[in-house]
Amino acid sequence: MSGLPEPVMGEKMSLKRKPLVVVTRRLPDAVETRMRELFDARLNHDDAPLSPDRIAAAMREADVLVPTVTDKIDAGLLAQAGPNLRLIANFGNGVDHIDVGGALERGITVTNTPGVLTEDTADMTMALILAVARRVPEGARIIPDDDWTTGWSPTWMLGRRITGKRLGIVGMGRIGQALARRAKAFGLQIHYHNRRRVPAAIEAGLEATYWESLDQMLARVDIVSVNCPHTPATYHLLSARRLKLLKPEAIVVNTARGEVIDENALARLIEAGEISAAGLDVFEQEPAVSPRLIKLAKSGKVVLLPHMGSATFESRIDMGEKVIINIKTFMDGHRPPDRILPSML
Ligand code: 8YV
Repeated sequence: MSGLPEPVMGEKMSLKRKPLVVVTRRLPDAVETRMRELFDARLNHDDAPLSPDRIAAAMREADVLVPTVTDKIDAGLLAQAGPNLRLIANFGNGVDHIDVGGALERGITVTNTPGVLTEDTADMTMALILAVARRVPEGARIIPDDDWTTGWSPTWMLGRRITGKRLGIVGMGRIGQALARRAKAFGLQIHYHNRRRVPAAIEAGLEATYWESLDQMLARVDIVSVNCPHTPATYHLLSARRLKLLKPEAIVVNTARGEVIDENALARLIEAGEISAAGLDVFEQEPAVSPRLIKLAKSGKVVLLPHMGSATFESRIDMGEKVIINIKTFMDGHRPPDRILPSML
């Protein structure tokens, strides 16, 4: 997006009081304790998601808002922001739930928490690939459900070997590369599509094949993993047309954002046997999940996780620490390290 003002920086917030920081969801104890020490922190003790009215009220009053992926900060809410609101310090990497362009136009800086959730999200992506290919959730239900009556059999619960298969990574940023490192160790061949080709040394280290054409890559891989952000350009990037290019044995995995895949088309193609299976940690209408996907999960064709990619104690504490650093730096009149710039939108 162009024509948007760069965030205003270097102008010390001359507050004679501690900044009023409204945090929309409960954060790890260590993070909340530090926030209470540094800021006039308004915390959400019962962790219930705030209604748009309550977010609007917070934005009228606060110097800083700390939202999460569950808060939609749209143009309507930004129009109600009070004059003190100068920073939206998002607790999370993705900022697609925030009208960042609208915020920047109003002189509100937006920051996120990149880097600290990379390894955990890549682990979860690998876990989903294995879970789907080797039918882990289905198998894990058998003994607790008392269904292991006949014992071991040579032809029972067979899954798919991943070693030697081709993994197509859509979005070769930090998380895509962290996934590629893991997948290479599992013997997968790395293929990727990205807006820009990654530096030759990284490509060589991963023995990765770059596909300028997403369509051509999709037709050739066995597993597809979505690891790109959701932006207007990536909305339904895996459209019905593109999903149809996949081999019938293909597995689709998504730990990025639900909106990047046309979820209905994916469900339809799995139902029709035109795609083998999927592992999804994110959905188009979270927390609502399509009944068709739930039905497919019950029949073992898809594995559904409730947006757990970065859900480790370590990630969430590090994310909180990043939020604090961004607020502190901004309030001290410096550029916060994780500003979202117009060129990133
Ligand atoms: C977070 C995520 O849990 O950081 C992100 O973009 O998707 C998640 O891993 C969530 O965003 C917290 O707001």
